[in-house]
Amino acid sequence: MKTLLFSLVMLGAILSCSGQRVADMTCGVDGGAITGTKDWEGEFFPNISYIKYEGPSSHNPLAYKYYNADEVILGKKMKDWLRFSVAFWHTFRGDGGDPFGSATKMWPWDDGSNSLAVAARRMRANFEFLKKLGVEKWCFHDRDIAPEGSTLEESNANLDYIASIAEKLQEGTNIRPLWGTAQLFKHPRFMHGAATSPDVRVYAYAAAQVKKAIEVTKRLGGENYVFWGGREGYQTLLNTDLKKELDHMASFLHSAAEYKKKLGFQGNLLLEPKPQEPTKHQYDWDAATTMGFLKNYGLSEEYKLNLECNHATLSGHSCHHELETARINGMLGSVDANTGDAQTGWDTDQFLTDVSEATLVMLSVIKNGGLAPGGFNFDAKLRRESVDVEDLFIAHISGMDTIARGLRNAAKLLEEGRLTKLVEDRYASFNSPLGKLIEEGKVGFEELEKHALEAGEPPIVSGKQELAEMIFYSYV
Ligand code: XUL
Ligand code: CO
Repeated sequence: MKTLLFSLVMLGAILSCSGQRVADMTCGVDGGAITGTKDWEGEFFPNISYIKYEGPSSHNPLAYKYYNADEVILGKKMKDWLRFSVAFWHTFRGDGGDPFGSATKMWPWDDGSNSLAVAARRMRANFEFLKKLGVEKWCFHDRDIAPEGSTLEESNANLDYIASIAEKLQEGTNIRPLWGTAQLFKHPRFMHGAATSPDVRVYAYAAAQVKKAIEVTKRLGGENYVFWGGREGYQTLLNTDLKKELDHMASFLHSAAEYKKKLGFQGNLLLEPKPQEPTKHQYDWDAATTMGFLKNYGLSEEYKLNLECNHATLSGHSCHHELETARINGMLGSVDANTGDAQTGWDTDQFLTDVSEATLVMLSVIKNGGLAPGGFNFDAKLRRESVDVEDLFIAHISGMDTIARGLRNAAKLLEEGRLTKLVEDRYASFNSPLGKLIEEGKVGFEELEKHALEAGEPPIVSGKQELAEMIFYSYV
């Protein structure tokens, strides 16, 4: 009976998909769709096989042209340099809805409900997707993977149930979460913030939620835990006690670090900067602000940064700038790999396709010796108009190939050393006895004045920016 029902549903779906596209259903690559049955056990991507490396001359959209997982570059396999991760929320919960329009996608694993049964199907879809892509990491918020219940106890039980399904699915595989996090921004209780809410009851609720999310991340073998300050900021200073909110945020992060130790969770704790959106001013504005905050409150030993490229551009920096700022301070933890739109002023979360940007990013990552235990998480979503399941694969393949090209380019650029030499030459005067004394902190203003009087006017020396750009772009 069930089989007959399923066949009828499938037939209906195929008929609808082969005709005009329907608004409430997203077609699979075969033009069919899987809808209606919650306990369906088959494949979600039946017409997509394991994605292989075919090399740069391939025109196959479902193949890697630059990402060759086991190829060794600068002594390390590409997969170990890159440690790619799929973001559960965008890939399995993204429905294409925006403030002007309703959902455009109804994925094969979904029925539009927020039931536990559908949550379980989404988790199976996640593992099929990861295996077919050849990606071993994924990231999640607690509420993406399991529905919020009517009480905290019920939400925790839902999360435990879905975690047990994920645990079973990861058995015998190397698939593990790159990081987990708690969603502390969607529910109305968090509208004034979570750790920075003026209401102590909300602060406590958020703490309970983070406690559980760290436990689940540990249970699944996750390697990091991320704090993105969803609504930790303000809309107006007129109703805000700035000092209290920052103090509270620091207390919250101290408690999280203490609990991590008590639990025996070995992963890194990471803060993810973002300057605005959803609040007008987010406290973790950018890498420098966040590091300053951590230092002020004695937290820099406990936390590193998860840097997102689109957040970098929103704060008026390049992704490269943010990575370098964190790297030189030993704070580069992980990267949310995405990009914005040059003509759009908000967080568009697009897949990275700019090879120059990827090359700059990889220069920092190589100089950092890699990102492990961090990685590259695709915090990126399909455009509203991209509604085929194969678009999910194409988007990730394109993002992975872009970063893989960046790795190849950056490795060559560093190996050949032309840019490194240009930079070294620029600072060569600091190799002089005077330069050494300055760098060792052994010379003060009086000696420097004496030197300036004796040496006379310093020469005017070129910065060689155009040459640096010429060299850089010859590797892209
Ligand atoms: C929001 C954002 C989040 C975090 C995780 O802009 O980037 O998805 O990465 O909460
Ligand atoms: Co992010």
